[in-house]
Amino acid sequence: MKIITARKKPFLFLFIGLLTALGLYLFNPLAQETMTADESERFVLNMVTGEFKSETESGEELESYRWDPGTLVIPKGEPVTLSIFGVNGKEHPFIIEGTDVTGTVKKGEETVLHLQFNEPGTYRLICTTHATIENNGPMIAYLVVK
Ligand SMILES: [Cu+2]
Repeated sequence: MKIITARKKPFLFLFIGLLTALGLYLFNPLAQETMTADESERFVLNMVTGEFKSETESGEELESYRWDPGTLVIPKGEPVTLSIFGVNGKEHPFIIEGTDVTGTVKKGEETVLHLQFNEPGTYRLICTTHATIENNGPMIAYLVVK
């Protein structure tokens, strides 16, 4: 009897130990904390939409919408968050050249993009409404991935 008891107990402890480990693995808030930390450790880039306005000597109005800042440096292969807040201009539909990324930034609203660039290079963020000088642009920002 003594021998059987001695043999059974280690298995019982092992079983309880495994259950405890599984429980901790599944329900330990630290595991979620890590996930939360990963999300918060994403590199966040912030932009706003701006506007330059002036008048020529003859009274002609000049206007240019802008992404501000106009150049962003983005680490290659890393998940990043790009937040764009609409300040000037009613709305700015945009594309990121060379990618499938499209969207719209509206006045008073934040547009959040989760991006990852795996190829180095300079990508142009272009507002399709204000892409050229003639259309109150050029509203183009340069996303430099390296
Ligand atoms: Cu625009």
